[in-house]
Amino acid sequence: MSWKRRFAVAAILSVTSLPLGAAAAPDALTLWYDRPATDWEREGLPIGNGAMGAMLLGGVAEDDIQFNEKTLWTGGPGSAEGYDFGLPSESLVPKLKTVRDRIERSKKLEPEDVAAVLGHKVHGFGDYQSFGSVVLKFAGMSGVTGYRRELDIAHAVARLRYEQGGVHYLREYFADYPDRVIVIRLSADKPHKISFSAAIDVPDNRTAARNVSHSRITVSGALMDNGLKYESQLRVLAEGGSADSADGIVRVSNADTAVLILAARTNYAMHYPDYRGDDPHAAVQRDVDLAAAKPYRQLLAEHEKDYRALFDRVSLNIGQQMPDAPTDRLLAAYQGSQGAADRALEALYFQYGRYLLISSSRTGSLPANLQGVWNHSATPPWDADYHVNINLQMNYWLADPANLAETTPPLFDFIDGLAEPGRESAKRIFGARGWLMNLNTNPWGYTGLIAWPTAFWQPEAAAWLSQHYYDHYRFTQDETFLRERAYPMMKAVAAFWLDALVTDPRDGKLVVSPSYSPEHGPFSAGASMSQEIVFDLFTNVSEAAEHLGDEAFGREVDAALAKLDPGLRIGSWGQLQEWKDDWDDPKDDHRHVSHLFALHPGHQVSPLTTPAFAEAARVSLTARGDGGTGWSKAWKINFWARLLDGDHAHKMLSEQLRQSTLPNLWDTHPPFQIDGNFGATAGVTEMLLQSQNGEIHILPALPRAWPSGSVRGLRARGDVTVGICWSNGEADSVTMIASRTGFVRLRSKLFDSVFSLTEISGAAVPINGSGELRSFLALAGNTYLLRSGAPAARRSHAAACEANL
Ligand code: FUC
Repeated sequence: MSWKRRFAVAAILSVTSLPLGAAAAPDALTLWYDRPATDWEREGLPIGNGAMGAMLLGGVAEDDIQFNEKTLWTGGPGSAEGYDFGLPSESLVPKLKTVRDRIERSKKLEPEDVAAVLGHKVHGFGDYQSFGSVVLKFAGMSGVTGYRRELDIAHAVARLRYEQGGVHYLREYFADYPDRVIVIRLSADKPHKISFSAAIDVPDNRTAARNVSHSRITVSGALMDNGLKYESQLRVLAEGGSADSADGIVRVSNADTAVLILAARTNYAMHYPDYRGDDPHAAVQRDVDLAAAKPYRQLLAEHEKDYRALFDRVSLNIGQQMPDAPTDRLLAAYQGSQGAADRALEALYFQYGRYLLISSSRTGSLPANLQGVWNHSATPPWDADYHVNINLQMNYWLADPANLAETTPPLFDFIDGLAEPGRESAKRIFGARGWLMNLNTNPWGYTGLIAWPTAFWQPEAAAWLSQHYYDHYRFTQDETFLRERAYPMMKAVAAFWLDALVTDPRDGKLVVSPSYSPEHGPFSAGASMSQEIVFDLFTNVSEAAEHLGDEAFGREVDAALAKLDPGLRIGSWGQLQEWKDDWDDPKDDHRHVSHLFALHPGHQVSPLTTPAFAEAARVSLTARGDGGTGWSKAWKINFWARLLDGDHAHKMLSEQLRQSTLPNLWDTHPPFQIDGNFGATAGVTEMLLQSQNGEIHILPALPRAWPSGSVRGLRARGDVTVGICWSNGEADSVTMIASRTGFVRLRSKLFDSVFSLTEISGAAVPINGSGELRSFLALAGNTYLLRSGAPAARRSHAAACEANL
């Protein structure tokens, strides 16, 4: 069979995760449990369509399906506590000068002293809220056997199965993005067996009006705190049997099947300064009615088509074989060793991060917050907000490399929306152009300060997020995005820093002051992370300005870059200094390792381009140790991958799975915080493929634990989609789908011996360079195949793998 033909057949037959040459176990991408969940946080199974989320606990007699809609927040404009966007009522510029002067005199200041001068008492920040629960009650549930609760992440469908009295029951649940609803179906393998009652419970921090008629439950009201209007509707569609609606409840008796459609919205709109839009009633009614008009099979098919168009793009095989064991037991047994079951958990966990991002970040809603879209509390940890000194950024590290660019619009829409309130912050706090935000933000445009001394100061947040805009361009090469979205944002943030940097009298360099390395140490001038982030912003803006012909601004930024302290220093014990002065304590094991920003997600430091700084970063990272919160371990996977140390990256993945992962495979800080899930998936992509330095690096940090395997569908900067087959720790074949015409620079050990580069048709492609770094001209739309001339045994193994790339 020709390669092209084989490729086409493989694409048609493609299974999401295939062991080399064999069929995947059917549940390799399923989380399952043999009992109902008793703990929302540890055991619930999450489904989501970006705007809405739901948690499945799987009770047999009472099935409480807690749900969310991402815009239901207390606080903000209209809040009972008052709301000021975190802005001081008067200019803080004189006070800022006082702090700068004191830092200049004494080099460091305690966070409490700075907060006493600059900190701000928070009013009306608000909290993300639970919307309520759909409560299904079933009578006479004794004698249940064969219980299985599962979440199939290959199709984004959760199921509950059980047997009773010789009847097999099935409950299916999915969150449908095209229809913006949550769908539940109850069925049995014998007729007339579906009887239950359905109601919507609402948390008691609000008043709600309930209306039930014609199998439709409507619950609506306004939050007491800020008057935000909300509405949810549940329609119950029973086939066979009978249904009656009374007392806030729909009762179904002796039906063959029942389909339940749930919709929820608020009148939130991302419009500064009032953040209010249309009354949600008409839209909620439309959501449920349009979905209810479709047959269940059609709803399911459209949902799966939408989901799989994203999810199926990437497959990972690291030698996994899923044992026939519930996921909580798989996790409990996990050692991080050589076993195929450990590989199965790692591969599932990698794909789970992709599942969770698709489920919590789709166009038309807010970005994934600290808990994605899932929250059952009126006072969730950290308000389930958007922390921007690592957390929101980490949520989106995987989006482009793991081939989920469609999950990024909520992030960019949200950040764009912060620019307007952020301009006011920049003016009042710094007297500067451009815009600013600090440690954390919310859907209400909070860009000012909070009062918490050891975290409140993070003026580099917008610069860090600007990196996401530019990197999205580097992955997609979308010139319109660069011109219309990324560059205006980056330029506004650069304008802020051109005004806000100060000259350090010690060496005449431009520094950030006051500057604070999250979330420990003293305040000082020019902490490494501050400098590295501004360096990253300025180099990106300089490159983009040249590309777009904005010469005057480019010159201004280049002049500042020439004077900018780049933040890289090697200290007395060989470490990369966290501060401009050598204050690092080799015993410090703090979870934030922020001064390694230059290594990841920045690319100012790399073993290939700056080996001495990379070695210093390794010394710092080793001293910090392998502990930390869930997100800290996830970041360390990425750091070690960037240091090209696959074994240590894998060790961090293992530590995360063993110590910071709940039975439902959610990351825990503790408590549950979703950034670690996303950061770990990003870390695995960094182990297999990197592209931050203008070259595509194949298997840069492959651990010994994954000697043979394959990955399909990873994205590299330059708009190239990459598949790799490897064995004995070495790449055998690499496919590259080029979406743009241009030179592709490739780094691989595969070039150390005989190799061939062809188009997929078999035609040879000229290749330049020497050693492990080569380049070739790729033409838009072509697929290229790089193969090692490995011994016959490895080649036949590779051929089986290639068919699935
Ligand atoms: C940052 C971290 C904390 C936590 C919080 C939400 O402040 O330092 O560990 O993740 O965000």
